[in-house]
Amino acid sequence: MKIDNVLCAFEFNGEPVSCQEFGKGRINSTFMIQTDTGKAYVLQLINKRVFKDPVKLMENASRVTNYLLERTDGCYTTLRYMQTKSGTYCHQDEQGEYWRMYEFVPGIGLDAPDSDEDLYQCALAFGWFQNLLADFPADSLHETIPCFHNTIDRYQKLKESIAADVMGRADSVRAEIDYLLSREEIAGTIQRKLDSGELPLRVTHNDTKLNNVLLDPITHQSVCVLDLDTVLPGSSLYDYGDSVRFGAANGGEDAEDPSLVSLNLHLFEVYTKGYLEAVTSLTEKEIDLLPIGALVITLELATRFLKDYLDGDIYFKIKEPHHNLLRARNQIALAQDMEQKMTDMEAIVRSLRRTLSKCSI
Ligand code: GN1
Ligand code: MG
Repeated sequence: MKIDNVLCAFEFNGEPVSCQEFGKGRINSTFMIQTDTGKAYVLQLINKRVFKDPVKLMENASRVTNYLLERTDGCYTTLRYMQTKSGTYCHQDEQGEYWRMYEFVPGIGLDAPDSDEDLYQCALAFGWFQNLLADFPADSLHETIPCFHNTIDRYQKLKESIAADVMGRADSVRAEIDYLLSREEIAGTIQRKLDSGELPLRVTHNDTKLNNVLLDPITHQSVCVLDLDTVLPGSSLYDYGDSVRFGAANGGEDAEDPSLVSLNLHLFEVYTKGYLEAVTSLTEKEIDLLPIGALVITLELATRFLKDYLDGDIYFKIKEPHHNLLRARNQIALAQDMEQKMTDMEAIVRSLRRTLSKCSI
């Protein structure tokens, strides 16, 4: 069996006794490997269409995890990637596919918070990650997906897909296209400020969904930050915003009825409080722009899902034919609700900032 050959390439403890598909990633394929020692590992087939250079991806991920392991204060578990027998962090099989493996970390990943505390724990974990990497040289990381959160470029690519209209779907989604194009200016806000130097370039995770933080199954304390595939130079506002987009919404990316999707202002406050408590290095400008960060990344995801629908669903895994369109509609509904609530979001950030600055005096 192919997976047996792949496993043979890696150094790890014990003999594999079972291999099962695992996880809910939209990009890579993931397997859980149990061994006869009781130790378990996660084996992943890296999606080459998305990650054109898996070797560079693993160079970024292993440099970051090794850096975290050297500095960790014991608060969090850091992913430990297994090396291949030739001393690399990924294995290329006979079909040219790339695989990587890491030690399984027990815990639960939630698609929606069970309680406020879950989201707060997620904020603390991503805040810890941001703080510990504050002095890591961001520009030394490979740009494994060029322009990943460059929303100006994302809009350009959406327009190209609308013009090409390879599936003949553009006319049926005119309302969604019109809304997104009408928000092009605001969607470029963060990128323009990064380009001008008004916002600092940081090492960012770039996929800060709640389910990318493992929680202890009993205490629900955050244990480990997962999925370092998109650790890249970027803006803290995208990391903060993506957590809000995913974790502080009523109705998730796959919600069945977009009219029920909205921003939960209470959860917005919970996440923002945890993030501001945990991240000590944000500039005043970054704090001012937190609510815009949430809106911009939501618009970005809407453009990406809609583009993939127009392109014929070639990027995100789908479970039914209109899945990407539904995801785009859900993100649009969330973005529209954030626009309505922008003044409230800004007031929450101002009030938290005042409270936290008093605490630190
Ligand atoms: C993808 O596969 P997963 O769930 O880790 C995507 C993210 C999106 C996310 C939306 C490399 O992440 O950017 O925010 O889906 N990852 C990549 O759920 O494109
Ligand atoms: Mg990911």
